[in-house]
Amino acid sequence: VTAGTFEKRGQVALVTVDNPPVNAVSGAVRTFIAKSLSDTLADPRLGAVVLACAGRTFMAGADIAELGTGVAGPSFAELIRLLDAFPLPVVAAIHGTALGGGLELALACHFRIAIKGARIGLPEVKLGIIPGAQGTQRLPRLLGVARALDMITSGEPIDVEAAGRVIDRVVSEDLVGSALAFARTLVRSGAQPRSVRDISISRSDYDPGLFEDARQKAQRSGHFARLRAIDAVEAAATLPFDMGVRRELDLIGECFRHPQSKALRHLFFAERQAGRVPGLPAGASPRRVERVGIVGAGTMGVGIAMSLANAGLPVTLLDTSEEALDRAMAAIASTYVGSVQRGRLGAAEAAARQARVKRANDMGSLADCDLVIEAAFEAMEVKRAIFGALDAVIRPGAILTTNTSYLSVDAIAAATGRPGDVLGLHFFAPANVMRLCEVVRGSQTSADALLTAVQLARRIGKAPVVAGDSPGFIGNRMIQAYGREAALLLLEGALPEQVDAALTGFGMAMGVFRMHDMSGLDIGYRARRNRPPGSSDARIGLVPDRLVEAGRLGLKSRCGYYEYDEGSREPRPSSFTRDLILAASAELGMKRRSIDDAEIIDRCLLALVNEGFALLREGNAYRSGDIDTVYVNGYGFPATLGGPMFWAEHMVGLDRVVQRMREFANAVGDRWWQPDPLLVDRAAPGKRTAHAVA
Ligand code: 3H9
Repeated sequence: VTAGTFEKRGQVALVTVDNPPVNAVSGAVRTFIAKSLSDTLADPRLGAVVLACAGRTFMAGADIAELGTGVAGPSFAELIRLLDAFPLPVVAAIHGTALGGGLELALACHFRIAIKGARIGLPEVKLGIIPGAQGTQRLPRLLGVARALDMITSGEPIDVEAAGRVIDRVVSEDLVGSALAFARTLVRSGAQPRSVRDISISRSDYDPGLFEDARQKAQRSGHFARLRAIDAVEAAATLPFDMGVRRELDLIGECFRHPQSKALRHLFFAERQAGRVPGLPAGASPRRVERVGIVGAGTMGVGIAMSLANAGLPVTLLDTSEEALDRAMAAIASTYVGSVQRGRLGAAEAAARQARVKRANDMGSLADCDLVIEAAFEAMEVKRAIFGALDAVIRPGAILTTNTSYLSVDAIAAATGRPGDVLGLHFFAPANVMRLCEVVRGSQTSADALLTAVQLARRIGKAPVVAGDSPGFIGNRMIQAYGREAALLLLEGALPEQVDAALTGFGMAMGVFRMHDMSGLDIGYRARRNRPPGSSDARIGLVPDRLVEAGRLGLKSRCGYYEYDEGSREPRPSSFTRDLILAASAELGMKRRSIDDAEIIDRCLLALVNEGFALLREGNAYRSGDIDTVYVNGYGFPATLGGPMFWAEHMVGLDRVVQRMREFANAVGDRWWQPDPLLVDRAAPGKRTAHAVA
């Protein structure tokens, strides 16, 4: 199969790459482009080339699955040399998103023309590498050093209309027709090919302090590729072109050898797999969703409503309290005003989004919704009453979902006459920002209801992960084990600030005690009172219960584990908390000892990983990559380590994980330190892989 079509349009060769879904630049695509260039030269009547793409986008990068595998076909470097030195003008015609190696090929062309709305970007750092096909050398020459540095180190795309000299012309319609006309003009006028490599950068074109500033920022995150990207752009600014290209090659090699790049590529594919459910019947297909209702106008309801409105969906936000609705509508309005003020959104677009959210106070207003998301108070009786009422008014075939973070979807579904149409959609706060969405499959949830929910989540830009209906689903179930170890560490000898520093040193976005303070200590207090006796370690509630009873609810009361100055979110260690912890240890007869950071990290994270294996064994998570997607997108686990399951398998080693757990069992008691049977099995010689059970 050829990866595109080669046509002669008068004096212009039209080379159209066609490699669905995103025209990834595979070995076959490179072979096709190289062959098309030589076919062009073979016909003396041809005077120019247009390089375009079929389908939804211009080339979206190197084929990530082939990266670093030495696949056949001309290399990127060879193809770029061919394009750059081609004796006839080559025009790239860009639509959709020209990303990574795709944009780099376009930068090797002599001219670039794009359709309005198209975007260009070099997202390689997100995969743990740098652009390796001269992008770091060519982009700064066209866009300026400062802007190119920003684009390459952030990985974020920009609009073609804001791309200055990168794009020679932006057209509003008929991209290929316009590109052909542009090429014909070049032929007629005898225009010569021109190369980006001939543009030079002088010292006065940029602030030399730029690179040090960028390094300082990147150092904090420990993101290896981001640091190498800065080196590469600095090379573009300070070295002759060919030397810069060689430097880029060395730097991308360093990235490939670094474990972060394997971890980040794993996450890329894990996230795309995560919505897939093994074993669904062949005929199952998603239902149409045109109108969504939300029950409960609290913080979650508001965030979810904006996520839907941002994606173009009309939303009805329902609450029985007019006051809650007033507050919700005001919060939505003020978020959009903020986005406009910060230049993130045009005023007209913001107004259109806001107008998609309608308020309502009677269930009847939701009658014509295709899907309803309940985001009311987290209590079983409340949810069951709402679902019973919804079932009576919502049309048959519409899907009812709950944003519960902990409660049983099956028990909620049982309040309706349509349990097959009920499932969980667990969003994370703030729901308009956080990407994770757990799609919780009840035991009776139908295949098409499940597919509908996954598709809706993707449509609104979330990263859906399907989870089984066990308490806490994937994320909150695992985090309990993590929180339990953190709490025990306090009683054994650590202090909150030490535990948090060890965890953020490891790379977690936030320490566990700071996180508890942010969510509010009253939540755990209430949850502990509803938990069946014996289901967790009674000791772990001692410190937080006393904090709550002393009126310390966390950030909202300006004290919890930590203390906070007025108007500040920065935690200050608290002597009150320290005294309380020391007293609790003494009361429990626990002799405090000094605990090192390595123990803190392993205790907390290996407990998390062990619970992950339990979820896989039970079938409540389908793949280890699903769990990684949950933790990176919803719980601040460092993406550079690939997620907890990837980290355990590839960076610690499963045999070592089991050995550490056995050490803990000996040292601190084995109640929580039985390695899960699946983990023991996977850690055996010859297996050592955490991968999917499903
Ligand atoms: C690079 O270019 C290195 C160079 O510097 C050269 C070095 C020498 N390769 O995301 P979607 C698949 S590094 C292979 O759901 P969307 C994806 O897995 C690359 N496959 O769609 C999925 O497959 P499936 C730099 C790819 O509309 C399907 O396409 N480029 C690639 O939400 C649809 O993807 C990037 O990092 C790929 N490059 O978003 C761009 N891209 O259906 C990465 C996608 O089997 N890609 N697939 O699950 C993206 O950001 C988004 O996919 C894009 C479309 C915005 C293009």
